[in-house]
Amino acid sequence: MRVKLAAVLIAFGLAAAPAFAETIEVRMLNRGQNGSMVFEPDYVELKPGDSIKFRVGHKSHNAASIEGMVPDGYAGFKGQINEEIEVTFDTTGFYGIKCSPHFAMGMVMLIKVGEVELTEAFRKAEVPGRARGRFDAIFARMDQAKAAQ
Ligand SMILES: [Cu+2]
Repeated sequence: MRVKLAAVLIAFGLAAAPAFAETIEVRMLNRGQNGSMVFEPDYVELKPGDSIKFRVGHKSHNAASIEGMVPDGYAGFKGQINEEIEVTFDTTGFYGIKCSPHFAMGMVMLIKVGEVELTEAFRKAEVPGRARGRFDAIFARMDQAKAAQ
């Protein structure tokens, strides 16, 4: 009986512990649930200090931040083709991510760090047509999720 109680207390202790920085995996794929040339998942919410590890699901992809779709003053990052990089996001805001060779084919994703609202300027940032469609689909899912709250 005493052992069981201890186990319950430990479980509660873990659940109540402050959240530590996490690393979330995103795969770069030729084909996924949303079609061809995708990041999966294509939308991730992080706490400041969390990281994303970009995994090579299929070859010939990279992960890079999109100029004009990052917080003011953010230096940006660019992985090499086939490079698995881990990127830590410390600054609150939205980050548009692209695969450089497949940007025009719509290979993009969105990262939200901390509590922040989408601005019209961010929604309308200039990107190639197929990337526009993918971002608009992500924004629509976010809007639906918010409306459902
Ligand atoms: Cu790619």
